[in-house]
Amino acid sequence: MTIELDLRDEFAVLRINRPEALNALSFSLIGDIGEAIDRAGASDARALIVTGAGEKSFCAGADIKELMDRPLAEQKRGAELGQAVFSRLDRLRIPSVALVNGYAFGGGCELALACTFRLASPNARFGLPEIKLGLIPGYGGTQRLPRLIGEARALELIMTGRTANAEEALRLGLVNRIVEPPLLDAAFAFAREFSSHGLLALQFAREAVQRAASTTLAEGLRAEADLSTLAYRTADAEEGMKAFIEKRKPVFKDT
Ligand code: DAK
Repeated sequence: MTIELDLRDEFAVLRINRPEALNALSFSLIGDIGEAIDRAGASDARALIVTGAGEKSFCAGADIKELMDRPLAEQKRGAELGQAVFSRLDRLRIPSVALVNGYAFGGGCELALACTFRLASPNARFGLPEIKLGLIPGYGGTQRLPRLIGEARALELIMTGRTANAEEALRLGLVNRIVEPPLLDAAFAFAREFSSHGLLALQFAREAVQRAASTTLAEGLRAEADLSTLAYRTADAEEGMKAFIEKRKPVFKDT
């Protein structure tokens, strides 16, 4: 099994387990990641942690050996497959956290970018080095990176192909935090900061914030009014406000 999905505590952990190739993504591996994302969404997990096997690499990108000698139409289908699979993380009913344990290059960096949050180990390195291969990113990097860190900084990384270490990634806003080993415990602790909140409110918040990057302020505000009204209509909102008045912790049921 090169893609493993385990349920641990209240979380699902997706691990790319191909350390002999630094967890590089073959097309079949990308398909398996999609299936694992769907399984995590259908489980009781309250967040999905995405990580790589070994201490050296989260994911070194698309499998370069497989990218060669393919007809153009097949290349386009490959890019669309990667984009579609990574986009499932945007729509997943639970938030996702990329636990970047080493290299996150090319498609590996793009997988991390598609997650809701990113944590970096001290030895993490991020980059979109496709330009050095005569290529450009094809799994969402040209779209998600500028939305996250701004156009100039994204263009610098994409056009130079240089890599950023964990400290720089934190300064750029590419990662939320740098975490120390044991890494999985650190990811669980991070996820526990939000995972007891109601899933519906978490989803509405993610959707509203995602709109900010893709629409006008006026339309975004309309979306926020709709989504915040929807949140108000949930049983969790009733419970949350009641618990405040009664000076107790709310018990959310995701309804
Ligand atoms: N693909 C395939 N194999 C890889 C790989 C990769 N991306 N990265 C590493 N490996 C393999 C190496 O070939 C080596 O295998 P053996 O030679 O032992 O069989 C093994 O992993 C260990 O790697 P190294 O010996 O190179 O390890 P080092 O520690 O010396 O170096 C490194 C680590 C990460 C600096 C180096 O391996 C490296 O530079 N790797 C390539 C990183 C990279 O360029 N990633 C971006 C790939 S391009 C699309 C359009 C674009 C894309 C996709 C689709 N369509 C239109 C369909 C772009 C995607 C990309 O991600």
